[in-house]
Amino acid sequence: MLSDTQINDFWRDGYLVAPDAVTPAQLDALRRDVAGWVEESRHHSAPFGPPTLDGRPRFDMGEEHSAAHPALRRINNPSDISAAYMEVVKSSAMTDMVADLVGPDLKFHHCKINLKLPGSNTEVGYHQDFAYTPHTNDDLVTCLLMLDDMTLDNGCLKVIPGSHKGPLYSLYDGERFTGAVAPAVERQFKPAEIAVTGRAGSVCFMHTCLLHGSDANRSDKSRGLYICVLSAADAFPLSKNVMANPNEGMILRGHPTRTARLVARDIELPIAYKQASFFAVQGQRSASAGGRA
Ligand SMILES: O=C(O)CCC(=O)C(=O)O
Repeated sequence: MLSDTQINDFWRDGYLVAPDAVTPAQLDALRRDVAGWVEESRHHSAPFGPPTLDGRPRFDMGEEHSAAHPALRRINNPSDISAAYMEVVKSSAMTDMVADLVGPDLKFHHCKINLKLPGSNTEVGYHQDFAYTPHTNDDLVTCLLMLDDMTLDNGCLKVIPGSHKGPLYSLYDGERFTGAVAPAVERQFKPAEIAVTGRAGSVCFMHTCLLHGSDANRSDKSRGLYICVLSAADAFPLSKNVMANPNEGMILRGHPTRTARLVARDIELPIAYKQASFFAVQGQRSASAGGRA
């Protein structure tokens, strides 16, 4: 699916954008489900179910959420509840392309939707995904499938090319798990950040150790990303999946293995946070029936 040049670009830069990662029919089905969930969120004033495997709310809204101006920002593991989202995990060009990067044996870890609706304040502090999902080796790819056109104005992803080859930065401030790198680290890298834009249906593949974040949506257009974390079959988790789901470890391409491949590296483990999404871990409160939560 991917050319040698694309594969080399991914390993050099730590990310790669590819168009047409799903068919137009698949994209329509994904977008239809999101539209329905946004409508449903208008009837809720706090994160709501159906719960995830570990009993947490599946849908999370920012504290600015209201029926008139929904700020649904996260759907945890939509493939648990939607055939359209499961189909893309199992049968899409997106998954075939990841097999070119870290396959041929490929498995599923978790998925989620990050949504930035117009008027919402959601932003993402810089972090490396591996610090949330440490494994025995780092052949993990975060696939960020664009459900909407992703532009400079609607809170596009920002990445630091090449940062996947550097150190892993702590997501702790002393004993507190902040879910984001220290402000000094973010300041250090900010000048090198690249904005990732693309048409709906495109995907950005990110190496799990790539530093990235994003700003709030300042436009009147929605920005949705369907984010799937896939790994080589011989990468085994070193911590509890904070995005617990019944499909963790599902083989998507190739064959399973019982042999874990290890890389020599010190890895700081994350906490098993209880909030409905990492946005709240990073300090952006969820909507709450009684006001702030
Ligand atoms: O939604 C975004 O802009 C970034 C996504 C992200 O950083 C993540 O989910 O790890």
